[in-house]
Amino acid sequence: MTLIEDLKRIEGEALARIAQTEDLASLDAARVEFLGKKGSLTGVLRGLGALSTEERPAVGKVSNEVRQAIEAAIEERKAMLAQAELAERMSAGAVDVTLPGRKRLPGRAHLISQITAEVVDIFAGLGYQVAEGPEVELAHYNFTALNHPPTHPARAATDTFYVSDAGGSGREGDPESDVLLRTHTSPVQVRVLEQQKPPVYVIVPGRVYRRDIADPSHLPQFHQIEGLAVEEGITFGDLKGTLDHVCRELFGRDRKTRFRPHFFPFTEPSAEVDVSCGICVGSGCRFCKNTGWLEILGCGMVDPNVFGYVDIDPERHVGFAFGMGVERIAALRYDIPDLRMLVEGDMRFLRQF
Ligand code: 2NL
Repeated sequence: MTLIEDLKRIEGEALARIAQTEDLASLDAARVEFLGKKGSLTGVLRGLGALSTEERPAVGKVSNEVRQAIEAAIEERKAMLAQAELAERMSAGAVDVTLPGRKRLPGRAHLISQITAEVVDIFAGLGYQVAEGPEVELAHYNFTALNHPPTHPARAATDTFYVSDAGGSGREGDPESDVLLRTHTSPVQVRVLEQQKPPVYVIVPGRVYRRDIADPSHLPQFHQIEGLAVEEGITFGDLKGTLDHVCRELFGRDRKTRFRPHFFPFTEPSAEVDVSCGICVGSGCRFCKNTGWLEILGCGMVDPNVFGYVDIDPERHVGFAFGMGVERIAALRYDIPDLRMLVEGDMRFLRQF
């Protein structure tokens, strides 16, 4: 077989192989096989040196034509395959422009967080510091130091979530070291009074836990904001003025407040505070159950016994304290009929706020 026949055979094989390739990788493999350093065309050309000077130009010409034909076929196939691969990629990641877009709603603070921030802001404006503390607390801080005697009903395992087994075990727990989920944020104020000497002006927001079944007006977890002011010469009048201001900031300039005598273990005297009904403006309606008033918080002058537990001289220092339920404030402000709506996570409800 002459070299020219070899070249023509190689061209035929190469063109057939190139036409069969189905991707760029196998096309490149074919290029190496025919045109590469150890490729078959190169092999034939190596035999060129053995030819006579008369034969050489004709074979050289054919070999150039074969190389060009193979190179052209490779280029053409490459363009075709690249096009096909692009089309493949595009249809794999196809975007159906007729589908409706997916709405991404921007996030927002929960209503409870919003109201907490608002109340904290009002007190910050009065010079109060913000303090936070543990939700898992010692019975000493949650009850004992807050003047709740060992027999106080709130200390029962039916009312409080105990973490240590004593509370629920039936065996007599240790009223000092029992561990529980705090039932109010007041233990944080006790911790502050241990750390910081008067004057103390502190506001304590946070989550609290009570062993209640959820219903329209109860949640086993809810949020409180408590406050405490301790300084020489503070009076019940300071307490009234402070809470009156806060109620107007929170509910509106035209609102009035009313202080009713009450009992709390950690304050003496104590009061519950009502704000005038914003719907009937005091004349009585369904919203205020015909009283003209809405109960919003509890307060009082710090019981001297509490100061005794934190080594502050009750003869020198006086203070007032108050506490409010944030869920209750939210319910009053927006006429929310069931506190459970605040924890169900239904965005149709929550995004209103
Ligand atoms: C309510 C009533 C109240 C306090 C909380 C308090 C804290 C210390 C000392 C004395 Cl360290 N008192 N806190 C006082 C009166 C009432 O909360 O109904 N909360 C939802």
